[in-house]
Amino acid sequence: MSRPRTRVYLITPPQIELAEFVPLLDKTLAAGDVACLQIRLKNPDGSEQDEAQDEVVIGAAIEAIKPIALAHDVALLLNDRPDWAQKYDCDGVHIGQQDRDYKQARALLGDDKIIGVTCHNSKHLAMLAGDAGADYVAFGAFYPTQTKQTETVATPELLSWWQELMEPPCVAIGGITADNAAPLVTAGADFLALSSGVWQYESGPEAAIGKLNKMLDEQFATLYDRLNPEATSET
Ligand code: TZP
Repeated sequence: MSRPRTRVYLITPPQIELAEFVPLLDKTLAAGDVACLQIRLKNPDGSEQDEAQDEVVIGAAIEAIKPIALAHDVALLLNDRPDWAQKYDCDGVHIGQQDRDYKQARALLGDDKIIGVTCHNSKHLAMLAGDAGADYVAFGAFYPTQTKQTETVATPELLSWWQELMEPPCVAIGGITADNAAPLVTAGADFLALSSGVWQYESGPEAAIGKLNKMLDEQFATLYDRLNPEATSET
């Protein structure tokens, strides 16, 4: 099997208290493999929407989180804002269909930064993003979620279709937990993006990362055996 093992793509909770969150993040990232962390803060200081104030809060979050991500070799992505990703030197940005246009984001960030694009459940949007040069496409929501109001439902078949035909990695997102993710892994998700499935996991975020990685190791051992029966059969 040439497909690399599926990895965890962690998303911050929508609201964080930096003094509490930074040490928790450090422990969480130490608990197992995480490929990247997306800072996704919504109405970050709990007040009315104010772009200048949001930038202060998000800028401070990036500065506090960056050394932790670096220490754990985790790529740091910012949600929605290519301009702030560039200004605060993140590793990349995750953009939606309504966020800054992909081309504008690429022009701003250059070729070395990661740009991922939300494609909902649309093959058409994903092909456009892939053709444009996106570093990954994200599909969702696979399961009900309280974290974001979602209007589309994605199915595992979409991941299989993409995995079969396209080169850039695909990210599965929306309501994913260590307990419901296995079919998405089998179908072809290169990354599992989770927020509440980690931060609200009943035994805590470290346990969630441990359990996800154990499940991924097991799924991949099974997938490998299924695709390479001769390599594992007794002689
Ligand atoms: N995009 C589609 S669903 C979703 C986003 C950002 C929410 C992901 O959070 P959770 O808690 O893992 O469902």
